[in-house]
Amino acid sequence: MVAEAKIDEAVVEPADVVPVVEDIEGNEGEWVEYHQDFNLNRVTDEEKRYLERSEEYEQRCNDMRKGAEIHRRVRKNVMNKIKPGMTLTEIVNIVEDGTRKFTGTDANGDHVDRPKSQGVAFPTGVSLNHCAAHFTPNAGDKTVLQYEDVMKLDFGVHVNGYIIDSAFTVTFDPQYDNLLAAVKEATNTGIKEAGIDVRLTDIGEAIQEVMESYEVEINGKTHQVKPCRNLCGHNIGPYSIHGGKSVPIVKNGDNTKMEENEHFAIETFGSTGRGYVVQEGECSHYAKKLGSHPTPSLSGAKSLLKVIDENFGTIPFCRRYLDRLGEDKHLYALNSLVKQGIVEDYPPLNDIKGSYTAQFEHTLILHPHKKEIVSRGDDY
Ligand SMILES: [Co+2]
Repeated sequence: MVAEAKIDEAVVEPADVVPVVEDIEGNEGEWVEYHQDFNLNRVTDEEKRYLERSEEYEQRCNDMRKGAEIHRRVRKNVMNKIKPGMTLTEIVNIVEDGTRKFTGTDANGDHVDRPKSQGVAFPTGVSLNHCAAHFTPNAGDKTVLQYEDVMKLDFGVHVNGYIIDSAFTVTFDPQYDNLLAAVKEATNTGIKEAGIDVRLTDIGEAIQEVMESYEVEINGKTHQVKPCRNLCGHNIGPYSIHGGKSVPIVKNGDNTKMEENEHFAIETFGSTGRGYVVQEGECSHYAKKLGSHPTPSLSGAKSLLKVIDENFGTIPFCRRYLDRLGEDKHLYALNSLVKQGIVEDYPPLNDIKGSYTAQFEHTLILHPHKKEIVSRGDDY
């Protein structure tokens, strides 16, 4: 999910996958030196701090590595299967069923013994073309993926509330290649610039410069690739996809700094449109807000909130996840929870019609001595 500013050829079927969750061990991600620091003498201090890390910190890192390993396996599987002609519902089902298999969640979407302990971390985004983010099909959606589409596949896995948020863009038509190259390099630039004490605006500036250096020709018209300036990466807290800091993809003057041991999703969006998104269209994504809230005024809303608390807590969900829990007549109660400020809605985020947007995203940890790009794979 996004913050608003405000292979080998064998297809791994989810069914072939080791069903016992505890068997999946996440490898470490890609380790990267902080290039901002040229003083080699100080390295030992930070390394020592990392080596003396607490058990709790180690557990958190291992949970994230496991989530990332599941993410890599699920995306490898879905990448092998996606073809024009599939419905978006078929695609999200492959992702979500795969994640549930790996995380040991049962048919009702939750871990049998340890509710909410691990699983799908937020609705699977399958946003097309000018829609940059926060689209997943609701029940009855018949949208079919076309050869000409540019699809952002944004999905998440969490283990004990530690979320891996990672996304890539799927296209079939080679005329979009430069758009994807621009965004991939922009995201990798954000990852390269991230570091302890680095100001967020400086990361945004570096991303913007790289993104805008690309042009793409689509249907005979040349566009400079623009960052979607009101979309941002974000830090991530336990069971909380948006931890309060936003990583801009343009220079925005935010002098807030990244801090040691923080956990960030670095994501960038490039567009052939105006580079600015608005909330538009039918909503599918929701999340219960953190902190205290009023008592629901409707009895239907009260019972729906109980279902949300039991199954998701503050982890984002979509309307399909309520349907599969047997709550298929939820809309009135859900709207009421949104109106009362208990649940937040996240409608689709669109650039102008006819434009194309692309996204790449990774999750990283800022260890004291090095950063670890936890969700890195050999695919992106
Ligand atoms: Co994100």
